[in-house]
Amino acid sequence: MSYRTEEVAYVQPAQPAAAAQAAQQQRSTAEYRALDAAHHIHPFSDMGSLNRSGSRVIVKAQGVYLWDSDGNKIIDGMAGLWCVNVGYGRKELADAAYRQMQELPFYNTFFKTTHPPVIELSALLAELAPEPFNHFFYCNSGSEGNDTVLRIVHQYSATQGKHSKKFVISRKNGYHGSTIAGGTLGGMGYMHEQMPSKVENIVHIDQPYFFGEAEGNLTPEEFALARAQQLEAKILEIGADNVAAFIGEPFQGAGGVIFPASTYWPEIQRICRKYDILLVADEVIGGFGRTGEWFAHQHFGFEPDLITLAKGLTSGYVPMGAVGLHDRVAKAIIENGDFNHGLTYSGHPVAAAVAVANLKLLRDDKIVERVKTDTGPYFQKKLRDTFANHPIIGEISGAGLVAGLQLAEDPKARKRFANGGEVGTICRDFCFNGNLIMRATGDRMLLSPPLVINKLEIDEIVAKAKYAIDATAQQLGIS
Ligand code: PXG
Repeated sequence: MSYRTEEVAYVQPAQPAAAAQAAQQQRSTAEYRALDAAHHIHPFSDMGSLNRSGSRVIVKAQGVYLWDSDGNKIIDGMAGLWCVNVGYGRKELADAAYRQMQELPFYNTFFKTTHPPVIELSALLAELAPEPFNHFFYCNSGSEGNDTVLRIVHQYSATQGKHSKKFVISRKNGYHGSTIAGGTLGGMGYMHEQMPSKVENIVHIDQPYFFGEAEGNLTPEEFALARAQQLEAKILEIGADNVAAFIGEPFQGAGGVIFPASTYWPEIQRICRKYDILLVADEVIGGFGRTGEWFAHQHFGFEPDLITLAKGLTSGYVPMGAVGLHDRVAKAIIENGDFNHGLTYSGHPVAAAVAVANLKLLRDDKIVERVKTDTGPYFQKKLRDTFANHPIIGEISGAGLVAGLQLAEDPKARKRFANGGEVGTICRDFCFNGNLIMRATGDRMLLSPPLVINKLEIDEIVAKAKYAIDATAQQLGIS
């Protein structure tokens, strides 16, 4: 997740500014950059070097395209930050927010009160989520969702009289957010280093990253099974009576779009059931259609006890997160007195109204179905046809409209570049200058476009990605 900015060679764009956009623009690019540098601290950034190179100022968006303050039209291969599932400029969502702000801009859900948008949203989520998920708790982000997960997990253990169940197991190179709990649950070393006071009783096992970490002649299935079995070893080491939950992203998003082989999740589920440990699927990226299923755990065929939701819940139009509780967990929480957790904006009416409009679009326009049967398979095939024998692509992972391309020095021998992150940055910069947003995680290039993307736009993304990856190979002297 490191956005090292010093290497970004930002090339002054050649395209003329779009007239419509210039009319809305209050200031010149130079003025925006100067004010941004003077007053704004960006997330996960080296501000000294970013201020020297200058940020790109994004001023508007429509469909799968962004425009910057110089009039460049950029294709968004990342749906913002993995969140703009219905694409930009959907009036239905703007109208829902406008209407709700006039009707009831805020009311809380603490004072034995509720309101129509949060009621409609909860009922709709219960309809769209798999059968055992009928109860939802709301917050403002994925990070807060995972904080909430910890609170529910511990409350659940208490209701079962299992007060010693304090530990939660997660994975190295997992990402679960940037609050203290989210950052501790995640397995990003560079985040842990900046957190002297982490949350207690959280431990990590290894990730199922076949290309980077499998040794010997293990097949992907054997490797994934071995990695899942680390969970059992860790539970036995800590003692099953001390372990409350395991949390993982069905596929790792920020960690590099790492898709475990089919053996992984069934084994994780078996182990969790065997030792009476709650299984949490962090669906913040995978939820709401990304893989072609409504939820990524459905793609991998397992049944979690809790699901963390955010991003695609509102397609990023307004902030909102949620936790879905399996009936057996919900029952325990509902029947056992106070649950001492909540946020001013839990179930915020405007966010809930936007979420309802967003989910209805995903459902009624059959956007998720299209990802599953049409655009998803097209995107995956196009990537594989284009990069299967590329001299620096070692693996193509993904399903639906999410993909990871592994850059490698020797793809057949599964040999990674010694300076992997630098190679990813080179490639990312070629994309950036070619007006494609493609994210680099170390030496993996990631794509996760809006789910409304059409085939022509997919062709454009893949062509631009090919240009950037070819240019990277050329710069490295590989052809
Ligand atoms: N869980 C997962 C799986 C995530 O991907 C969070 C929780 C936290 O959500 P909030 O809403 O608190 O950010 C995330 C967030 C990136 C990137 O560049 C990824 C995320 C956030 C910011 C940047 O890949 N994922």
